[in-house]
Amino acid sequence: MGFSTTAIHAGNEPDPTTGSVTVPIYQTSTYAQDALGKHKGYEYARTQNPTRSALETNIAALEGARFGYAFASGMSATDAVLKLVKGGDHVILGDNTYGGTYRLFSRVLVNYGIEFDLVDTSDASNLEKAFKPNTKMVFVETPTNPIMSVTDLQAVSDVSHAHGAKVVCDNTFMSPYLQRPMEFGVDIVVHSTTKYLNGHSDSVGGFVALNDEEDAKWIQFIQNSVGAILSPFDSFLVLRGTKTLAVRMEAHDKNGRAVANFLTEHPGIQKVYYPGLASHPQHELAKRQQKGFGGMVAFETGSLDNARKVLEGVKVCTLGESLGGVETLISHPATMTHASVPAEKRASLGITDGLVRISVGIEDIEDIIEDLDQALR
Ligand code: P1T
Repeated sequence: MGFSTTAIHAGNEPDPTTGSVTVPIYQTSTYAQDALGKHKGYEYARTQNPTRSALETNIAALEGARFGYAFASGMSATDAVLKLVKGGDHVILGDNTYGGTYRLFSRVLVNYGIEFDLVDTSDASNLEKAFKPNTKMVFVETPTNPIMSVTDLQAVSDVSHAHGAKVVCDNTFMSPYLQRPMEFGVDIVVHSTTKYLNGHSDSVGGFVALNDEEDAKWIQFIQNSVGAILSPFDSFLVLRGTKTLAVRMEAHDKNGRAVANFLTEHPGIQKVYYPGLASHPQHELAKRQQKGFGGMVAFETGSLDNARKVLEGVKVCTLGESLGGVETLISHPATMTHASVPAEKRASLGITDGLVRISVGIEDIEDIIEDLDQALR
């Protein structure tokens, strides 16, 4: 079945009690039981909820995964995945990830004895020497937030599996429409559904998709034991969002390319980070691994002052954190999404005070470009 057919139908069965074509919001905390020990498969809503189950079936299908679990945020999804490792284990983390992912490793997980090293996985040859006898997991984001560096998922999977480590890919920036990491050997995919999957900037959520049955049982056990579940209403919103994922991603991709080209030609801009540009160091890899380049673009304005003028000068674009919604959002990684990354680390990655990030929305492209043009002027 094609992607959009799956997006519209997987998990979206007509409701068994009424025939409702749209999966209802089962806004309940518990379920009446027929007799002691006899129930309809639903006991308590942290453990099971039909709206959440529908979404879990849906996104798992889109990623080509056997199992999927919806969480209260992207961070709680990542945290659940990290509960597949234990104190004393070592994890290789891509050196450029969302700042919150770095914060989870550096400020939280280290307190539980989980060791980690940062590696630039955009050059797969860096990976080999980073493995230790206790390395159990390799966690990458591709393209990365916000520098848009691309990692060869097949190469990383091959090396990691040879070392007995699981590979996790945060696929938030691409969505399963533009990239399906499991086709390249990745074991576990995580998402912030807050972004493209929901797509309308009105819900915070996360997702874990995977194939291994034992690992899936553990993720489900963690979901129930820790309880960072996605609510029925948010599950409904994301389930509605994924129905239009394909058309939205096509539009984000088209507008993203146009904005990147516009910025490249702008004399005031020193550098544009977008895998769709022929000048991007992993452009060929991105063409092979991704179905498009998406709507995330970053660019260097040269100074905090210049960045501020752009960020505060826009009228159609909105200054704010987050991404992946229908509206264009513009942000300042150094002080917003990546403030928790140490200044030296930010500098070495290129997350300067002059760097501006745009989540290009699906408004009319002329309006986005005209807005950026007047702000840059
Ligand atoms: O915000 P939350 O739903 O918890 O998702 C965290 C997260 C995980 N992975 C990636 C790649 C992300 O970009 C994020 C969240 N990012 C932003 C809020 C941002 O503006 O970049």
